[in-house]
Amino acid sequence: MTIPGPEALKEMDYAQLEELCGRIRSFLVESVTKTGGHLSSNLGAVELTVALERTFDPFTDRIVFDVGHQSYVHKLLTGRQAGFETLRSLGGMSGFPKPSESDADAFIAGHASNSISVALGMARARTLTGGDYSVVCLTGDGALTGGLAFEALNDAGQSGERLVVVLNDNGMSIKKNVGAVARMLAAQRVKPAYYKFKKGYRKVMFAVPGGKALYRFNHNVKEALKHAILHNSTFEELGFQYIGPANGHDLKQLCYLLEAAKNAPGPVLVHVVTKKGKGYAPAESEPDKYHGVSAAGAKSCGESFSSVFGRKLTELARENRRICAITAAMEQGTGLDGFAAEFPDRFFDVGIAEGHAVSMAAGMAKQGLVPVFAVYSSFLQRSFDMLIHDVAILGLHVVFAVDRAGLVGEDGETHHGAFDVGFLRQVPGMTVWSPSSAAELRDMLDVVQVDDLGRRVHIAQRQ
Ligand SMILES: Cc1ncc(C[n+]2csc(CCOP(=O)(O)OP(=O)(O)O)c2C)c(N)n1
Repeated sequence: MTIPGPEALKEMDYAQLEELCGRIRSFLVESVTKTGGHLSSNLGAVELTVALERTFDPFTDRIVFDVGHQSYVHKLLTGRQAGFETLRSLGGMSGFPKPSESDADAFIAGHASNSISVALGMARARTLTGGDYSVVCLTGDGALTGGLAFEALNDAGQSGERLVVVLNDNGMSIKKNVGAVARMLAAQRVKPAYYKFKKGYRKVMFAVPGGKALYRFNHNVKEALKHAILHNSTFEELGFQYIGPANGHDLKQLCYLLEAAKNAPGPVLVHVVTKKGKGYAPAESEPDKYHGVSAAGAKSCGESFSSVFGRKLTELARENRRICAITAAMEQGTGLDGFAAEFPDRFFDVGIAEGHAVSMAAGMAKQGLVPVFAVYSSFLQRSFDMLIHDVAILGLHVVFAVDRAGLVGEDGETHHGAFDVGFLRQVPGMTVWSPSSAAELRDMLDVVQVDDLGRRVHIAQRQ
């Protein structure tokens, strides 16, 4: 089964595009369950990616993926179907976008929440160099929990740049998304699409005497009504034209809205609602389990450091009520699910916000708690300033349980924990420990749960 390129998409009618989406889904399920990789995020973004690649030209326009774990359909549509046999293997096709792999990959990805910044930079470059192309980024509601995304929204909203931010809102990060923004989006999701409202409004106004003139000229009334009825002004107040919420599995609607976004004169946010895992029953019912799947036949080599860590910390927390556990959207990956279930009041999932997690941990430590931030090594890189400014200068006792240290294999260069020993040892007062066995890890946690010995770090090596 051959997947066509982006040019062919433009020639297809909606029935053909839908049929293609079905074929893409079957291919993804068959291929990714064999090789391992990110499954449910890609299944949820099939129609959305097809609509994006049809509306924009991936080779001349710039499509920037956030995290990039949902770029498989883009890879398929830009000539890399054969690469799926070697997905995420040494020398094979990357699981993330990579400009060295294809001109259609506008940028690298792997760490969350940077896509709006990168896209804004590209839009500004286009303007300054007199370029003639569109810039669009695809970000998830999970990625929107990262502070970097907000810094970018803040800047982009006042920039006046022609820039399309597509928000793929499936209500999920790896697990259910957290925080006030997730709550705001959930409320937004159940509202009627603004473009539907606009159409209905037009119809009503054209039917009443004098309504036609009112429709044409009284923009303020329309705006006031829109806000009163839909109250979707959060992004609008940040300076974006808001389009949505759109049904992320309705190709016709998606193409129509993306075309409108493409032609808008300034920054636009297209809010698209999708179902993670769509079309594959196991992934639809357990999208977190199918977020990343292992290669068929992959054997687990005994209990992981993450699970030893999680169990021991939970044991300690039964006696030591000052222990709190913090994760930045990686509850399961860091082994904290047992802790979260037993001590929901002392477990904090802050979203994909590693910098915030470290500063918050510093606040907890200053007030007498023993915060333990369990974090993947490469994601802790996000927090370098907070480690120095908020933890080290005051000499606070914060425990960093650094997971996935060393080379991580399949996820590749963006995820290698290659710098932790180097950058952590520069932090004044920081002690770095690296257990060589589960027993050592347990002993280390026994020691660091008290704070009279100064700060401690242990690094859990990957099995
Ligand atoms: C800085 C950083 N922290 C954590 C992660 C791990 N991670 C990968 S995907 C993901 C969830 C992303 O959720 P969302 O953006 O909503 O995309 P979805 O998978 O739901 O499509 C997380 C937490 C990461 N890639 N980068």
